[in-house]
Amino acid sequence: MATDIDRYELTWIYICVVALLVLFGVLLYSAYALGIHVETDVGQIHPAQVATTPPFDQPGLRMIGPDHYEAVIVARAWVFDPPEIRVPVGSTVTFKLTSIDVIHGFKIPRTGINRMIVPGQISEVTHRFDEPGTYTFFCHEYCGSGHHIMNGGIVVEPR
Ligand SMILES: [Cu+2]
Repeated sequence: MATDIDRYELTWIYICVVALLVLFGVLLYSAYALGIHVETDVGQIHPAQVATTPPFDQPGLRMIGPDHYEAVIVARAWVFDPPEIRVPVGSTVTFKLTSIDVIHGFKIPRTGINRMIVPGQISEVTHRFDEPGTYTFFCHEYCGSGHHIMNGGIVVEPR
């Protein structure tokens, strides 16, 4: 009787090991054969040197072309710096994001913008704001006890 139990137990151990190997193989295949990686290949940045590395040494909004702005935002527990951005309606905004501490998120409802902000990585996303109004953005990756208050806004002003 005891040997039957041992045999079933051994079978399940083999199944678990095979499942782990298959999953690990899928991971390696997706990373190296399919090239799937952390969602940004914009660049990397040392989290401890964010405050001294351009463009993150000067967070905020700057114009980079006609009706095109770059919004440099640094995320940390539990604020976005800067928390508010104002652009005229019809503007295209390229967001450049990074974190100095833990993984945060950057989601703007009604725009399709949904990015992870990973320490050490630069995330970038571009969107054109054609409707005036206030677009709240918020962290949607749980980042600690103040996660629920971590938000900001893009105010799209009429011309
Ligand atoms: Cu959060």
